[in-house]
Amino acid sequence: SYPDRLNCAVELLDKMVAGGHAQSPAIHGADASWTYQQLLEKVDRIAHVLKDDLKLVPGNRVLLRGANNPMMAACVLAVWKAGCIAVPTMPLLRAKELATIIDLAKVDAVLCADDLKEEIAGAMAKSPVPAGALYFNAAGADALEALMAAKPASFDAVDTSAEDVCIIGFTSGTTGRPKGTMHFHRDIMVICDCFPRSMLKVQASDIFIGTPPLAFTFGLGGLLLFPLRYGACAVLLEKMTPALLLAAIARYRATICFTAPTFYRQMAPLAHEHDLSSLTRTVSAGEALPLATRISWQQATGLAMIDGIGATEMLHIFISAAGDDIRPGATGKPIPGYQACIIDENGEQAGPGVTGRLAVKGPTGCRYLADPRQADYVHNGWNLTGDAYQVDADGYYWYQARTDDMIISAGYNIAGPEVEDALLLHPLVTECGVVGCPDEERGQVVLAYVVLKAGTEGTPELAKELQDFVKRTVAPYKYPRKIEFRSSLPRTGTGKLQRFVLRQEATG
Ligand code: 3SK
Repeated sequence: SYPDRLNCAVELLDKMVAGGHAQSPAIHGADASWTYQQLLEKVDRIAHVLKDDLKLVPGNRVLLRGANNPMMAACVLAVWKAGCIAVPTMPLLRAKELATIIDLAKVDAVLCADDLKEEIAGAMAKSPVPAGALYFNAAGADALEALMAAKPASFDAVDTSAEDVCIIGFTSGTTGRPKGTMHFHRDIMVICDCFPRSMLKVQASDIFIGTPPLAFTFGLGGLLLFPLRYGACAVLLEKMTPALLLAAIARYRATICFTAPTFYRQMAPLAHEHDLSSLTRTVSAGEALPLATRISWQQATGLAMIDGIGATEMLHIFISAAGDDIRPGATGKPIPGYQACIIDENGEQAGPGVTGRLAVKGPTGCRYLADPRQADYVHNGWNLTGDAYQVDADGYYWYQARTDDMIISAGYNIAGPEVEDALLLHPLVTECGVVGCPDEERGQVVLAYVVLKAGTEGTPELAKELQDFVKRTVAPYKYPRKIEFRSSLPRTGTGKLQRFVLRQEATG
């Protein structure tokens, strides 16, 4: 339980400084490394700018736009310390998408990295922001840093309620329609006290690293909030490729890595080129973890992947498994504090072995910002995440598909991701997306969009080989009757495969 009055920035920063971490390293970025004390001073100066220069008052909403770097992290904490609401946005968003968020979230002010100015300026021309924008990682007289320099290094945090909204996280839109999810100061503390404590057993000596953007609650938790809660340290990387992440793990002696399955899959063959001996925990989430990826990562590094499923609606991960509890192929069990069950097609709780909708309940949950889709997501206090799962007799949850990704072909229920997992076991396949394609005879047939290893030609013979391979790997009725070769697949800014784009293509 948490006190009624709670400001999560104070809990995560001021109290850590007061509690003996002032001189501990807090954040490493490409151009700066800050101790907890230095981070606190930056945060407090920014909070003064929000109050004195932008004239913001508690409850105002501040859009944040920046890559993963120390100033972006300081801005998030400063917004909270000033009692305002952070509206983090993905760096890849364009003016049109940013304008939608400005309108939906009724944004009052913007803090934006200087190198990402252009699109936000375009957005603000369409959707004006009352207090305007300030730019960080900038040098000019109008830069946030210039204003900060004139401010005191200490700020009295706004005395917020534990149930004041502090963040509106936008879903990255695998369905193409963004939704704002609201979370409280207390929720921030809850996620820090659940997954990292029970699954990662975080210590102050840990060094976190990874790729998810701070604008995505997966990254915000894993790369900023969790390290701060435990007096640990975060490495924030702006440029991210599999090779760069591996090099950074070695350089910073990182101990905990957060990234998505696609990254682990691409890092596995390169792992032997780097000293990864510091790494003890690797977390995969953001997308279902294919068994082939789990195996190749474990073979390359000796590390058993900590898989997890989370949702922006739930703020962070709610099902996972670590250590001896890992059961390869299963995501895991509800983490301490959360409950889960499977809902069948009649809306009843289903027993083991039945594929149904995953429902979760716990200390965090979905609160959409003025969106009628709230009624689809929350039923009788259970959050329906849109994932199809099975639970086994031991209480492990096994991912099947997004509920939209189930393909019904000639009466068979086929989970697109299961066919993807099978294809990914083939040595010539680097990426794939499997969807249903309308078919007169069978209702739908399985269609696979496949990206091949560089230099491989997508021929009818290879398509046939892949079909036979799938037939040998999973039940033969699941094989892709159609295969199209592609050079890339559509993904969201957080790296999730946009199957809805593939479905639209498949339906013409
Ligand atoms: O799995 C996800 O998509 C997710 C979303 C928000 C926070 C954390 C995670 C893993």
